[in-house]
Amino acid sequence: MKVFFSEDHRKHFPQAELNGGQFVTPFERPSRVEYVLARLKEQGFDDIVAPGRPDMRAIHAMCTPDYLEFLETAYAQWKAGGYGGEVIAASFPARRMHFSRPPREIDGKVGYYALSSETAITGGTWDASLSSAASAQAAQAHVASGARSAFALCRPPGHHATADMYGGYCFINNAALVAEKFRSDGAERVAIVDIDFHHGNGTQDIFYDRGDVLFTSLHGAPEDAFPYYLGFEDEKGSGAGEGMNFNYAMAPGTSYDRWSEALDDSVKQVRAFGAEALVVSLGVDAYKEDPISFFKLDSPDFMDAGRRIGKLGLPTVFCMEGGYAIEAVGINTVNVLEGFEGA
Ligand code: 5XA
Ligand code: ZN
Repeated sequence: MKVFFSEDHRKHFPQAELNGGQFVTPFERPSRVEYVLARLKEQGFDDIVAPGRPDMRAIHAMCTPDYLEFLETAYAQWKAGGYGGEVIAASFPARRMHFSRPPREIDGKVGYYALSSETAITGGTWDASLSSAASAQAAQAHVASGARSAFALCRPPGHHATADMYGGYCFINNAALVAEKFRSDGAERVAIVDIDFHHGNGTQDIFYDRGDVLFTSLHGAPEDAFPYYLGFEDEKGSGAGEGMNFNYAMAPGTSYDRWSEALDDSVKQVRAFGAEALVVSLGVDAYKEDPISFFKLDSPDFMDAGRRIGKLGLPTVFCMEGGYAIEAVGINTVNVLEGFEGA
């Protein structure tokens, strides 16, 4: 399996993350990908290439113009506004306030476009986000040209990002870009399976009313887990997308037995849908030692999960999402890919 990866991810390395009332070193940090790269090479995945430039047209087609302008200029606006440090959202358009009026002042604007405040924007965030999107786009192009599968080692991740909102370490939705491109390349039906511990609220939001892209997500129940306000099982899609959205919201302590039942059901839905191409949002924070999650998967389980997904026999692009048990991130990620290849 070919791997697409850009060194430009390093440009995004915030110094701090707000976690549990304290500023800590961000869990989503550059060294995560070093562990994945090392494990890929160890296991013989040595066809690792840098993507070309991002397809900006596709990014503009997916995101609103004001959001992209914000992302590109937020750090400069922050500095021009006289603020020190990194861009961190502090005020939000909460219930009963106006969602439709982005403020002029950057401190307000940041909260308007953010879904949470753990995610800082730095001077390099825009470039890194584009490079991450470019990896996903290059992986899709590789599969569209006939390869069975490809792995986009995306950083920053993408599945929380909507057309006009960032957070949960995500800025541009890489998996959604891939699904959209499969569609415009001619696939009539595309499926997305999101196995990251956190609900893929951004991906759900982008495709919620679409009948051509099926979305399934296995995640910590929103009552207990970020992003908290979306990801309930009764969110089934709307309009043409009615019945095309499947949320498997699971309780703290969920073991592989229960999790793999959910995966089997999601695979069943993909098959029944008649998907012609598959995108996997590959997060490995369902791992039992993950510092910000609460499922109990073990490393061999990820290989089995890859095997179950591989049995679909579909052209597949994997996009890296989360996973923070730093020393196991490589093993768990590559286990999914190996399981997939051995299916
Ligand atoms: O998949 N998403 C994540 O891993 C980000 C979680 C952020 C929690 N504050
Ligand atoms: Zn996650």
